[in-house]
Amino acid sequence: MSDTQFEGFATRAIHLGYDPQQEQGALSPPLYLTSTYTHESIDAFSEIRAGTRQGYVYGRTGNPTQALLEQRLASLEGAQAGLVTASGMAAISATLFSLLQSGDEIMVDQIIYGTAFALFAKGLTRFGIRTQFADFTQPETVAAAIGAKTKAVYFETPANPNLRVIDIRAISALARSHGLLTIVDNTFATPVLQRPLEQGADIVLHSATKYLGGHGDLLAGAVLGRKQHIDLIRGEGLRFFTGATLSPFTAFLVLRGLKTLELRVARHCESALAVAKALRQHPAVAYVSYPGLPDSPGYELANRQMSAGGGLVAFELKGGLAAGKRMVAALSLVHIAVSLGDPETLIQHPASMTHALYSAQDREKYGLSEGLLRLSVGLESLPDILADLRAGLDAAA
Ligand code: 4LM
Repeated sequence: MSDTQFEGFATRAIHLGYDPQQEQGALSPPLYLTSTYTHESIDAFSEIRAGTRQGYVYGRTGNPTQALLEQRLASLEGAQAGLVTASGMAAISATLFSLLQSGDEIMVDQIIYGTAFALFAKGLTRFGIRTQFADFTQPETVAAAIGAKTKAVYFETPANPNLRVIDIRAISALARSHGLLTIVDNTFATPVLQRPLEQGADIVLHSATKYLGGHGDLLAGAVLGRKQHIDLIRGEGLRFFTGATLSPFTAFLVLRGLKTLELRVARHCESALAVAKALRQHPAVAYVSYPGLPDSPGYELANRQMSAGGGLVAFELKGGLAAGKRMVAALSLVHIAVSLGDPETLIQHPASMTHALYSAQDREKYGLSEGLLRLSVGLESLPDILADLRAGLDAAA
């Protein structure tokens, strides 16, 4: 099948880059379990390494099963090239280690996944790279903080855990006008709902552990962007900084997940909107943050840059954390767990779980409420999800 024959997102997620007739007619792409590759001569090896000949040299930097996944993810995000890694954190660290060096600065939105925050706040400083945190919902504060050493801007949208929405076009345009790279973590939206590269970003990151894998049974990451950046991140960040290669078997599972991505995300969004509305109507709830809810603060922007609100809902109860704990304890279908994008509905308390690596002072400074709860709405029957949440809220009231 020609790769340009079909334009549809789901068709590309299912078929792109694979012709069964080249592989014994096997409908499902083969899983190449090999750590190394053999060569007809030393010169042939050197040519592959130099990029003048097609082929693979060693499993840390490439494998045909991974390559198919990279090709499909690049297509879905509208990127020239892609790289997959052993986890989302591996994708982030391989990218930063490749693009930054001692003396550089990076501007980062103040609300991001807690472990990524720790990498910026505690990890990179050890290597002489300074992070400036800013409120990216106010592009003018970002502009004011850009300095001579700033090399890149970095954010998530919707952001983990409170789902604030950042204007990709505005921040990317601002970054470009200062010669900076824009790096966007698109884990929460997925390319089904939002494609940051089409809106001006330079590099897109993913924790493929979440919606892309989609079944709560693997860890994986991805970096998508221009070939020049991806080659650099593969050649340095992956090859000698992290060595955090995705196993071919896991690449195979993510390829399988991608086949139903569009379907699953549509269902996650539909159910999350219904959950957001139900939560907002319950007397025990103080507020709901969901980008697809018309009176949520990020709604207008989300409506412009996303095609639906996503599968996560953040909220706080009027009784704060104490009421939240009572609610969560009364749930039976919904599990208490970090992670997201799985078929199972999950709830977690960011201040003590995903964002415990922010200090209490940082959470207060950056507006991360101690009472906030985050729901990843799953693929179960909606009436069951709603009934369980209602029972929890009634117990909390
Ligand atoms: C969680 N998140 O929130 P790996 N980028 C974003 C994320 O939410 C995460 C990562 C990267 C959660 C994990 C426990 C926006 C992770 C990191 O976990 O390394 O694949 O991705 O619940």
